[in-house]
Amino acid sequence: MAGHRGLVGSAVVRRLEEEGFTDLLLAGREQLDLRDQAAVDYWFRANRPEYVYLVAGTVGGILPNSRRPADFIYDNLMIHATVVQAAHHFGVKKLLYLGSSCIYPREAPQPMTESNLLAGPLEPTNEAYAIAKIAGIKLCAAYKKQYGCNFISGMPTNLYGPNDNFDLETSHVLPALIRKFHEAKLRGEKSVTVWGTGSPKREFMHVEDLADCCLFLMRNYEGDSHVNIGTGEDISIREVAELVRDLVYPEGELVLDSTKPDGMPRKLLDVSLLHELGWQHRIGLREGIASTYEWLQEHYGAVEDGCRGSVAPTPLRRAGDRRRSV
Ligand code: GFB
Repeated sequence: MAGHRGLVGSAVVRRLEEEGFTDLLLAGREQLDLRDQAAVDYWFRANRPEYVYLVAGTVGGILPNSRRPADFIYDNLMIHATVVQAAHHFGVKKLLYLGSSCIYPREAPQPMTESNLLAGPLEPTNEAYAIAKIAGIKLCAAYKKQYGCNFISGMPTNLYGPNDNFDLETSHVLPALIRKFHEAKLRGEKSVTVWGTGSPKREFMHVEDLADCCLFLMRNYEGDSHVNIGTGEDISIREVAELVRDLVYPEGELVLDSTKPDGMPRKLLDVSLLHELGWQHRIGLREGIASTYEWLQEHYGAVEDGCRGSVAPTPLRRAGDRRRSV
């Protein structure tokens, strides 16, 4: 498991543990720099993982993506390359790599099918990240073609849930809105700022559904194409802000800040392939936001102190811990 402290990795660990897997190999950032091929090789030689969930990376919302493109492209390119190479070199049985729905062209027809990849220019606010994520897909495909490696790729839509980044500058829209409405309620403030025009549309998936899907693909998919992972439904930013307001602080008022970027106008995934394979999401948006808000209330002290990715719902062991492999 590469990336076990983040939103996705911690959810996959919880899901694996629910399924009874106990020999999980978790590598923390402070012990293993995934951008360093020699260090990654050393770790693979010492630990010999059989199945790899490659869900690590430098991630963030629209602002850090547009302000720190060098970090987003370098870190992610390197992490994908070192882990995929080591997985090949040390004979990993299967690897699941996760990309992002931002790999598709800005003007892609909606909903976006797997075949829309590389069919046009990317959305500028996350081009660097998207290029790295596309490189990850192509890495897995190349190792599969040249060496016969069983490496597959999933492309999740915008995710949210427990253990997310709730920092107001660097987070994605849903954790930011949940925290903003919560803090407005605590402080007795009426207005809550929503970035952009409110008109872009996004598709949101709860991270527990994503984790379930990761195990499903690891067990059931060996195809050549990457697989879109989404709900097949989207909603405007204004509507999602109203939904959060209704659940968290019905007295709150939305104020749009049009100095902030909108990003991609729409990015709805076509999930026909995933449905044909036999998997569908279960958690509705209202229910998912309500449970994420409960999580935030329980962990608000840590979130306020700026902890991120370490406020796991279940305690995670440190690097080098061995639990039964998948
Ligand atoms: O979630 P988000 O940051 O990323 O923003 P993207 C989605 C939309 O919500 C944008 C608006 O139109 C934002 O302007 N928005 C409104 C807000 N209020 C807020 C707020 O308080 N915080 C944030 N963050 N947004 C990311 C990419 O794009 O999506 C990544 O940058 C990645 O590469 C990720 O692909 C899934 O959906 O625009």
